[in-house]
This record gives sequence, structure tokens and C-alpha cells, in this order.
Amino acid sequence: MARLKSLRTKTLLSIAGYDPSSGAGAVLDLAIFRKVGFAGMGILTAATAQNTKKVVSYYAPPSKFLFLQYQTLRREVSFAGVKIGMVGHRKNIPVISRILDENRAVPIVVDPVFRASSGAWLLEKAAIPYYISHLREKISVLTPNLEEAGLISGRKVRNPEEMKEAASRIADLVAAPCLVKGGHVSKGAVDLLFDGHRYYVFEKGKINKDVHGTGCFLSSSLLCFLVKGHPLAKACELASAFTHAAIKKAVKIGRGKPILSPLL
Ligand code: PXL
Repeated sequence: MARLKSLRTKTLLSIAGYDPSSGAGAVLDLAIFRKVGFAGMGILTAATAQNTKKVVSYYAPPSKFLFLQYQTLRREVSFAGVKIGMVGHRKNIPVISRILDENRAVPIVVDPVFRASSGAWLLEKAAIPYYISHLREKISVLTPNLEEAGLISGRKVRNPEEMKEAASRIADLVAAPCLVKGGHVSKGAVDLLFDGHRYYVFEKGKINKDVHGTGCFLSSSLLCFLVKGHPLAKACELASAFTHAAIKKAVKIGRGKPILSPLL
């Protein structure tokens, strides 16, 4: 009986970086997958050296090794959904694109991680158009924050009107819906979805708390809600609310930003 249950448990894959503080990246993704009721597996694009204050450096293993990690898991497991976070190196982009080709039938959530909130670049800026072109027509939804939306669309994104423009422009570029995350410190921030037809605005209320890992939290919980069968707009609403609740409970462990714990 227990064996039958484990065979029915759906497995989600995170393709992401390792944050030793556990506040973001693959560690957080896997904790959320498990918290929501899925099995979680992760393949690492890069290992960072960071604490709760800042990213000091990172190392991306050769892209062949990323593919080997995927292939090795894939020999025995099928994935019910895939989340992509930090890419780490432009050479990982074609490998990720190939993995997406092999997982066309399941939800794919992409969180475009370009820069840590402490300022360090996690993917070279010049690789952004290359990255976006490799995601085109292969993903379910892209979830940039305001800065990432600006870097992808080429225009500043500071308010709900600019979020709307950026969301539709980005949806055109990737040929997929776009959820722009409206920041976590400004008053009355919103998340805004453009699904290719219309806009949806998710009010977040105000929390004056700058928390590490909110982007990873939102995108990995969004993947969970999609795989559970919710339509996109409902899944975004649930993920936005789940993230908001987690921000309220974030804990300060080091001297830097508070971090999220899906177990609290
Ligand atoms: O929050 C973005 C992010 C994602 N993934 C990893 C990170 C960070 C930010 O520091 O280190 C691995």
C-alpha cells in the first residue's frame, strides 16, 4: 500500500542555484514542493557563496554536468512540472531549452533570476535576450520582478501602468503569459498577470519588510498550484497570497534580510 502511494506522488523538478543560507534557490523550492504535497527533486545550475547579507561569488559547473544531473534522474522519474530559477551561466541556456523540449506536456514556471537583491549579477546582463529567445513557446508562465521586467522589456517598470505595458511586451517576447511581481516593500504593492488576453491584478496589501527569497517562493508555489490543476489566474492568486502570508512570518536569522520558512 505504502509503495502504491509513493508511486502516485507527483514529482516536481527545480532547476536552480544553491543558496547556502537556504533562503532562496533550490533548497527553498524543494521545501515548498514538499510542503504543498509533492516530491521534489533539484538539479543545480550553480553554487553560490552567500549569507543573509549578500552574494559574494558563485560557481557554475560545466553545462554538460547540468544535463547529466537531469538525464540521471530522468532515467527513473517523470516530472509533473518544472521550475527554473538561477541559470548561472549562458552555456546552461541551451541545456535548459533542451530539458523544456522534453517536458512540453507539463506546467513550466520560469523565474528570471538576473540579480540578487544585494546587487550581484547571477546571469550576465548581455545574455538576457539569448535566454528569453530560448524560452519562447516552451513555458507556461514567466515571473519577473520589477527590475527583471525592465531588463527584459527594455523600459523602466515602476508602477501598475508600466507593469501592464511590460507584461504584454514580455508575453509577446516569450509567447507565454507573464506575471510581474510588484515588489515587496512599496505601499499597496500588486502582482499583475497578463495571460495573452486580459490583465489580472492581485492586491498584496502593504508589508514594510524586505525579505530574501520571495521570488523563489512565489514561483515554486505557483508551479505547485498549476500542477494541482488550478487555472493560471487562480494559481497566481493563490501563490501571491501564500507568499504574502509567508513574508509576514519571515524570520531574521543572520544580520541581513529575514528569510522565509515554508515550515513555519
Ligand atoms: O532570489 C534570487 C536567487 C535565486 N537563486 C539563488 C540565489 C538568489 C539570490 O541570491 O542565490 C541561488
